Amino acid sequence: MRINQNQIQENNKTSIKTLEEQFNYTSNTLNNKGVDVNAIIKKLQNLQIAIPSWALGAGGTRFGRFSFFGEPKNLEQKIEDIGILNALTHSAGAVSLHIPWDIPEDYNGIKTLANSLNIKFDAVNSNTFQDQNNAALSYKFGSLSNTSKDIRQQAIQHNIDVINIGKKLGSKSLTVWLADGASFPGQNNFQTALINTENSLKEIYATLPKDWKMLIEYKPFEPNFYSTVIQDWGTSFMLATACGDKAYSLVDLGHHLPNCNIEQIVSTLMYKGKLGGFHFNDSKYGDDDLTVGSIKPYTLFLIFNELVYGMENNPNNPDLEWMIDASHNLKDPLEDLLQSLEAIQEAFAKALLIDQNKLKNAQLNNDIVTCQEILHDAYRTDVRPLVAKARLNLGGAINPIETYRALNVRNQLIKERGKYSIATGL
Ligand code: LRH
Ligand code: MN
Repeated sequence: MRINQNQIQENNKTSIKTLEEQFNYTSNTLNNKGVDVNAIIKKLQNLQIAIPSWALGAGGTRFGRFSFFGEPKNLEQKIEDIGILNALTHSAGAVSLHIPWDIPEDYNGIKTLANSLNIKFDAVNSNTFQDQNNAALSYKFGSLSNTSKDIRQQAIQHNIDVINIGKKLGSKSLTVWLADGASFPGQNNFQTALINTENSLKEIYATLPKDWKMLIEYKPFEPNFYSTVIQDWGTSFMLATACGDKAYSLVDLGHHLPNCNIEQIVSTLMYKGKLGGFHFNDSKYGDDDLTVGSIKPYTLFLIFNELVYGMENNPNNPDLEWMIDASHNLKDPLEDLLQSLEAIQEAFAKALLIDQNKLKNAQLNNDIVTCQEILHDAYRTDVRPLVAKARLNLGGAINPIETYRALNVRNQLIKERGKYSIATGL
């Protein structure tokens, strides 16, 4: 299924007058404050978020999985679904594949399809947290950190294979997330596990093409529940630094212990030029992989404030990889992703309203009240007309979810794919 621009413009007709009124009011108000609204629109349009290939079907937990009908049953259908998101939002112009869940059967075919939908191949993700059917050795007790040299070698080779798959697709980065760790005190020697992991990552790094990045994702717990080898940003930063200039830390918003100050981690990694990218989602308790901005929207705003500051003050930090990493247990996966894309665009737009110089001056004068007033003024500004206008100017939908439902997309997909088609992935 494809959505063409005429269908979207037809559906926009009912909302365009209201949007123009809201946009004129908001942009006049902001222009009077000296904000360059056109520059913000441009930045919003350039922000392309990669959609995870493993989150286009219904997710699940160990307590169950409730199917969502008409799921994409192969990579082609997943790319088509991302094409639908990109047609509606013009901000989902990339896909992040997870290997082996989404190994392309026809590389040229999949590249042609993605190209025709303006979708690029972002980071490729390796998977040494599950045993593949034909695997010689098991990752039950770890992969790159395993005490067995043969098992480490198998995991290293898998990552090299993933890089080679990515090269054929035009991807430029490898994301490594390890489940490696222990669920009981005494089970692992922490130093041995860390040394094995560092040496294994260095072997993978040595095969990285010169224009590629290696993104090291950290996580405090799950599936191991006592220790995780790459448990926090510090360990990821240390390993990335040990590997070399092409290795960076990847921040998955759900991979932090309760009340952790994620925006400060983002600031520190950008200052050190080691922030490689994000897995956006939201959470209340653990790695809940919920819709972006659905639980802690103010934290997302504060993170984007540090990103905006870093993008202006840390030229040593590379362009970031923006990805969503969510799991959809209850909502239509495409509607959930549309909401996440909207939340990311809104947080970025609000953060771009912050006068960083004014904020810096207030900070230098320890004028805390003014600091908070500057943040709250931006956060309390309704930027939805700017985000919608940025989309509309590119041929997108003013209200993506409304248009998605008005065009009856899910029922069309069920008709095309059958009710009980199941997607690979989480
Ligand atoms: C681990 C993680 C990682 C992926 C997986 C699907 O929790 O965030 O990024 O490999 O989810
Ligand atoms: Mn992740």
